[in-house]
Amino acid sequence: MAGAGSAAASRSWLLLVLLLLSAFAAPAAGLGSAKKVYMREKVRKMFYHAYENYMVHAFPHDELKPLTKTFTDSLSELGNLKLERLPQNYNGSALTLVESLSSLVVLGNYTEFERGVLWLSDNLTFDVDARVNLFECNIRVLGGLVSAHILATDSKSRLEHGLYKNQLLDLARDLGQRFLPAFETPTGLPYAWINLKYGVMEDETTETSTSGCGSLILEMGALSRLTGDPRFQAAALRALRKLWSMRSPLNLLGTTLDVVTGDWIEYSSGVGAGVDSFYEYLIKAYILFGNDEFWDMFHSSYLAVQKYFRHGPWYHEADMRTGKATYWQLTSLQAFWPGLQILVGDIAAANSSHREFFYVWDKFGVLPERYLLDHGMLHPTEKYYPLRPELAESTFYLYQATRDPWYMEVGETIINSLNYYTRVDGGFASVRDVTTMELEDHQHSFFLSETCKYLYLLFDDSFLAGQNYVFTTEGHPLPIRGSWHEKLPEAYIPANWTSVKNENQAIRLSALSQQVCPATTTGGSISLQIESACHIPDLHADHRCRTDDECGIDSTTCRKRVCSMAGFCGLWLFIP
Ligand code: DMJ
Repeated sequence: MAGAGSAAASRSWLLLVLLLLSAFAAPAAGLGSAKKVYMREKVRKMFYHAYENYMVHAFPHDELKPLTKTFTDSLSELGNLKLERLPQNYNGSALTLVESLSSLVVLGNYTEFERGVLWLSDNLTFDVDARVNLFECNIRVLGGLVSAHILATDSKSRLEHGLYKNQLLDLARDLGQRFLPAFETPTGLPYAWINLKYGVMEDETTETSTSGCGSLILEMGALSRLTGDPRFQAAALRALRKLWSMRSPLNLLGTTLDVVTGDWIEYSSGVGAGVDSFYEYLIKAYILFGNDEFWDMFHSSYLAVQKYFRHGPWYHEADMRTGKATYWQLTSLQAFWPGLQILVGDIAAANSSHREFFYVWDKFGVLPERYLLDHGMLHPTEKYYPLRPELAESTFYLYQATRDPWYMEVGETIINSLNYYTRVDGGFASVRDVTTMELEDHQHSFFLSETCKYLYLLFDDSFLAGQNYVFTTEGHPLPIRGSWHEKLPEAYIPANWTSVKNENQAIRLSALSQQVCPATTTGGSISLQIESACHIPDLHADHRCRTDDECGIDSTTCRKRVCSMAGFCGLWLFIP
């Protein structure tokens, strides 16, 4: 699909993505609304239990230690497995608060959002002698600030006039500038570590990961668009292009590399640790910025993953040079992959892979970090579950795409496990060993930015009404704006919305439905309705089915709906 046919294919693919995202605000069938409200409130309580304990026992330090009700200034420890070169005088950056801001808006708590924004505006500084991991600091802090800035200026959650004067954007710009020295390498690939005050340290390691170089474009691209300073996007894009140029003839990448020589260190890779968000950012960058270059990279690498890593519903690792399988293991981080497949429209593959991850969750009560598929056993030293979000994230995407209530049941199981095994008096604790459920004294900030957010959105997606978002790999929403697109997709151009006469109506309708389906208008000018000419309702009003024949034609896409494994009519979309 790359090359000449690429733009057209990309466009029709984009329409599918828009469909999926615009379907977000559609009403759900199935699970009773009382039950949905009950589950939503259960997640809300989880979020506040984690948040309030952080605010009482840890704020303004980075993360909460829920068992001892103390704190850890962990920003400098993230990704630092050997805990090297730790700072002496670093007292935290209120990391968990930064990570919680967008979730507060998703939960509709604008008062607490405002309080957090104003505190950070007055107190946060990055002029600290702390060596941090560029990737972690980018997805958690820069992403948290950029997203919160957009939400603070958004019409729905806008802060009171006069209170907010772009302070979070100023902080984000300052942080972005502190990142830039990391990119000053012969290859343009960034160092994995940067000292926020002093830049790249002497004798700094030149080893980094594929994710570390290839998962910066959303946050840094958004920062460039918001500030008008092109340097952030340019640095991230140069690194991404260099990384892509290092692919093998099979279109595969390795997991670790040297930023000075541009040589691969670890040739084996999969869709989990060290590579995961590289794939994620290619497709999301395409959705957010509309540049065919991202799509072409994504499409080639997605096909290579399906060809060399996929084994039925599982994804093993392979050597980038030969495509031969190396490690057969399921890792907790891989569980984001079905969610990514939803964005592609590859719902059948997403569904089957998601079921396997859920099977393992159900078997242990949570998802272990590493499960050896070839031995059918846990990895001897990676038996932990640090409250990771990936399975909840994929469940959310699958529910949005299929409206199959089974995914809500999955969400319920996840919520019950989290409350049963990990909730303690002082917050939510990580699991050290899934065989004993022994706990560890750490509440990771992504529990608030991602795990709780995706579980909440599963039962209440009102945040998504009227606006399409891309969620960063850390769960921070960035709105999809036509003005951010290098080339405006046709679906965004109002002049192309031939059936829509009324501007308010146009805003509420998906641009996609105007492009794909033959539509008719009915009613007077006040109650103007757009009806899809192709719509055939499902046989049963509750959308239950036994065979495909009992399913109708989807009103938005004009595609035949099919009967899901759980017995509900839904859409199965594929790359055209
Ligand atoms: C998060 O920090 C991000 O999702 C990242 O991409 C990898 N996974 C962790 C949470 O598991």
